[in-house]
Amino acid sequence: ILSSPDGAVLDVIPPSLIERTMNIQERYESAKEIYAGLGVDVDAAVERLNHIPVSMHCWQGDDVMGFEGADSLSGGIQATGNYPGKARNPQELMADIDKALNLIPGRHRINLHASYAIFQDGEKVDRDALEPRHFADWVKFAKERGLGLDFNPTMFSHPKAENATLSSEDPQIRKFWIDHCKACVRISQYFAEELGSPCAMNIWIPDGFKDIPADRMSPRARLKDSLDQILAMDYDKSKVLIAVESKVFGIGMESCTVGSHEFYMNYAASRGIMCLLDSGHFHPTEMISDKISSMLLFSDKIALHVSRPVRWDSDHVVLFDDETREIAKEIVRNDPDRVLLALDFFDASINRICAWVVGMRNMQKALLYALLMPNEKLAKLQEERRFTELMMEQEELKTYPFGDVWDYFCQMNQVPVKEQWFKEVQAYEKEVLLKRS
Ligand code: RNT
Ligand code: ZN
Repeated sequence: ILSSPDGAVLDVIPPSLIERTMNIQERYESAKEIYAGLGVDVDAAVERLNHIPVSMHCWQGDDVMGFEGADSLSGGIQATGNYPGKARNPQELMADIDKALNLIPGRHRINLHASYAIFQDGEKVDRDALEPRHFADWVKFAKERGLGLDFNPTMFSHPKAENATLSSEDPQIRKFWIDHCKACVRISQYFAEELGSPCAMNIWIPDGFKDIPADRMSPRARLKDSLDQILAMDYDKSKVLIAVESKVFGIGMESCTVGSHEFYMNYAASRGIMCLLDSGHFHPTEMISDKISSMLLFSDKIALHVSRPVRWDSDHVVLFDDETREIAKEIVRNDPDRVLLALDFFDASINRICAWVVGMRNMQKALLYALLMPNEKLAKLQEERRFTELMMEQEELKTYPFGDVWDYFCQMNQVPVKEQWFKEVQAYEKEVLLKRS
């Protein structure tokens, strides 16, 4: 609502204002000049951003429920809230993903979980027997839209995951999950081959102990052996990029997680696979942005789950906040091609499509913000120990016309500029989501 000078409320936005705010090209040209003063090439930044894919997690659309008929989530993770309209089947989830992608600039990837298999004609197989054909509809979906696919074994929300999975003391349970992971490697390779783009396959297990364990070594030794068995299979390492995701604690695993950071960091380095850092999986004041450079000195690639932990691993929607910007700076400064970027949050208390769009756009804004920094110049200030100037410059940059470049990027990608996209989410909510019961 706009107020006119005499205080009356105008419900019609004056055309002159529209003209001014919508003159995106003009604002872009002016921003280019301003950034050029710092030696920043804005065209190059925009071009670079257009080629950084973000893997959008399918599970924000249905509160991590999947298509196996689950009615609750296990493994110590939780989606809270009961906002209406969650996707109940593959068609709805795909339609919702489409809606979100139409409002997000750039070409991205979709991150699937094994629990999102699509069975035909009443067929149903357990997770250890999943095959590529159970994901054929997802491949079709991705192909038609030019998207890449990433994948995750699902080792929670299943009767055999109640106690432990890859670290289980029960040989049969352990074998079941090893077989599940092997099936997932075959599915990942199928994705990579069909879509002509390597598939990141991330292993996360909820194994751990609520209270102080008596033996931390045996479960970890079993996890190590399970992973070795999975990696021993014959698969194309250039097509399937396997990652392991650690976690410091979970609900019901407060005292010890088998897959701790030290475990996986060493495991990944010794086996030549990727370590995945989730921003919610460390101690509350520990930031993954600081870890990226250390990891990249010892591995060719790393993977990330960008999330937002509020006091715990709460998986809130990614904001354009300090840590997200810091993560983006580290990616941009150290080579975006070496950091596989995915989001991981699930908020059931707000419109789920809005959650995706806000999170994805914020990740991209953070990357753009980082690309628009005179990174070499700032690094030089540090080398010369001119810390006063370094702080001053980083603070001044915060009010540079970053938003004008972002608007241009959205327009160039033919997605709505500024909050215009929200109207589309509202209309979709009214016409589609609220009709789901
Ligand atoms: C759980 C991990 C894991 C999951 C998804 C659903 O704490 O972050 O990545 O969120 O696999
Ligand atoms: Zn995660």
